[in-house]
Order: sequence, then structure tokens, then C-alpha cells
Amino acid sequence: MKLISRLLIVGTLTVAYSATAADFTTLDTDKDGFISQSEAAQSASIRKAFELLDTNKDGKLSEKEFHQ
Ligand SMILES: [Ca+2]
Ligand SMILES: [Ca+2]
Repeated sequence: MKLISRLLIVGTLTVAYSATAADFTTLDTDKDGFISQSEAAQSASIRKAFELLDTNKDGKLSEKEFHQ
């Protein structure tokens, strides 16, 4: 029973991580390695958090800024 719970937790974490990793690539539609404001507009939550995430204020999100 304990082993099954552990496997479920590991599986859930793996799925959550993959989803985050996929989101950056999905949002970066022109594949320049950054998420611009217009690309961020595809996701309501990212658009709202954009200014907060853009720590160096260059108007785009690097993968590092996106995953902070
Ligand atoms: Ca881009
Ligand atoms: Ca930035």
C-alpha cells in the first residue's frame, strides 16, 4: 500500500513537471527562446503574472524567468 502511494506521488510530480516544461515551448510560438507579451496573451494566468515574472524588465520572459 505504501509503495503504491509513493509511486502515485512520483507519477504526479513527473506529470506536473512535464506540464510546466511543455508550457514554455507551447507558448513560445515563434521559437525564439523567449515569451513575448503577445505570446503570453495566450494564457490568462501568464499574462497576469507577466510583469512579475519579467524580472529584468526587457519585455519578454526567458525560460529561467518563466520557471522561477
Ligand atoms: Ca517567442
Ligand atoms: Ca525578461
